[in-house]
Amino acid sequence: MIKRLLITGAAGRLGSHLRGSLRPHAQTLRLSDIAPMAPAVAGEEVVPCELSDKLAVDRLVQGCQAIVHMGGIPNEQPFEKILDANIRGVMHIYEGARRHGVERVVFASSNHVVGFHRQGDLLETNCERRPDGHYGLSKSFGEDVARFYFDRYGIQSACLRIGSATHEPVDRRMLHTWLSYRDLSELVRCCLFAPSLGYTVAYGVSDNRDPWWSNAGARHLGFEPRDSAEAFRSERERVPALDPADPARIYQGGGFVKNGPFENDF
Ligand code: 15L
Repeated sequence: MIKRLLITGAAGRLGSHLRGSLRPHAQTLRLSDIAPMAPAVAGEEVVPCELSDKLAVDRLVQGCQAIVHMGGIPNEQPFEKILDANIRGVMHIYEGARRHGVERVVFASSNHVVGFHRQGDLLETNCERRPDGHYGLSKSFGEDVARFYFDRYGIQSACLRIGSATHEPVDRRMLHTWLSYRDLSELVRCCLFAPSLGYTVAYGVSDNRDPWWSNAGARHLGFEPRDSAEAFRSERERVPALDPADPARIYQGGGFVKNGPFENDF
């Protein structure tokens, strides 16, 4: 049982799922987001917070033993937005963790840190990162921040390169990248309670056929996915495949590899 567990991004799709599934594992859940959240029930604290606000994040982190950092922008956006929410945000979370003696952080990284690897290649957890946009770059930065705070301050971290965490796979790519909500919860639980986490990178992916990612380097987590995208294959394969020359079909990041540039940024 964790005394007080902070979940950032608690109003989001994955954060609100974890709000339910991590409930039995913490005496108190501190829930944070900038978007409206459901009111606190017994054993919960709802604390709205802007991740780019260093002082607010510092107060948010105080008193927590562990953090599940799901907060920030979850898709490709103009750089300035990503800079505030994801890049400044992750620094503030780790700096708060250092200042307040937080023992463990689970950081929601993304498959988009390796999005420019080719579909069909099998990546290990220590493969070269090839981010596919501002969003992927920010997650890659977050992984470096996690590594740095472990090396210098001993804060243990898991960086989860989450694939496509949805109720069910909705396209052909997700037959490879799908992560069920049940497997997501189990993966996060494993990261919070693994006897020794150190600095770990793991892919957030269910037990799909023809995987692109291997968690051999993260076996110490004890994560055993139970779901598979296979049950959805026939339905998803009825949708015509993308043109073989389409970058979204060539690279693992799918459509993310061709998002932007954002001409209206200036
Ligand atoms: C992500 O990192 C995004 O947050 C999510 O919206 C999906 O697009 C997912 O990756 C994916 O690659 O399917």
